[in-house]
Amino acid sequence: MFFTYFIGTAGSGKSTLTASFAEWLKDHELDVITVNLDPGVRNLPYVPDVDARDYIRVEDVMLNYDLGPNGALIASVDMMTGEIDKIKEEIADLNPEYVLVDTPGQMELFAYRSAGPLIVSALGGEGVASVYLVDPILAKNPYGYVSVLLLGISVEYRFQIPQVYVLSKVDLLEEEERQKILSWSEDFYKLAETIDKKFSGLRREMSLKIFSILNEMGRPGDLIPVSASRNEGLDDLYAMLQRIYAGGEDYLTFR
Ligand SMILES: Nc1nc2c(ncn2[C@@H]2O[C@H](COP(=O)(O)OP(=O)(O)OP(=O)(O)O)[C@@H](O)[C@H]2O)c(=O)[nH]1
Ligand SMILES: [Mg+2]
Repeated sequence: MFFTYFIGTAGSGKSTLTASFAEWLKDHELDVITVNLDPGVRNLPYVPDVDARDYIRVEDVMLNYDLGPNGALIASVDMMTGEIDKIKEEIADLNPEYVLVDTPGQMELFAYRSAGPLIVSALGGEGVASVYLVDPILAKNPYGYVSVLLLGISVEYRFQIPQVYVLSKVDLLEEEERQKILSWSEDFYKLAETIDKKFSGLRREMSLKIFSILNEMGRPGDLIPVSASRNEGLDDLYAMLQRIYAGGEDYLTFR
């Protein structure tokens, strides 16, 4: 089984991409299931095959532990680790080739508490990768672009699994904006050029230093432009994931 985790800032498009990519894989006659790990979500754009809400519901946690909605959500995500064996069993019973995992809306609950890495490690898999969604609204200016990449790298560092960076919801961008962001990802010197022109003082210096470290690390690699609502870029996403699954850990050193 190959596991793909969709991770990104709130509203970056994780659930919609999980839904569209699952449909795309099914259309290509591939065996796929979806797993919802967001115990607080009300509506999803797909019907999950395995659902954390069957084990933990934020409403129950609020009542049972006398917590407000935020505290209950944090506790619910933490409590998922106690249910992971059952979730794993459900997935194993279905035994698909691909498992798409939609993660909680607030990225920090999954990525920066112990639950996320524990769950990823407990579920295991023949191949594991994360898809980090870059919100186009944040990425439009170089300052936002660098910030959102840094966040992505921090997620990559935290999980220590191969990570694909996608530019989400590209249909919302003007062609010129889209090309500009993609050119920054393809050629970091273009980004340096923009930073050089637009910024001065400490911000310019800091941006250039960060940029130079990212460039040295070869991150993020080419951003894959994706539109879940228009089914655009899903073939490229699949090809990239296949490369990771075929190359395993080596992928990290080869890109
Ligand atoms: N135009 C456009 N809108 C999109 C696309 N993908 C998602 N959206 C919209 O963006 C909003 C957030 O999408 P979700 O898929 O719920 O994002 P999420 O990251 O799962 O959100 P949370 O789990 O709440 O953090 C919704 O209104 C979606 O309809 C896309 O490719 N294009
Ligand atoms: Mg979601």
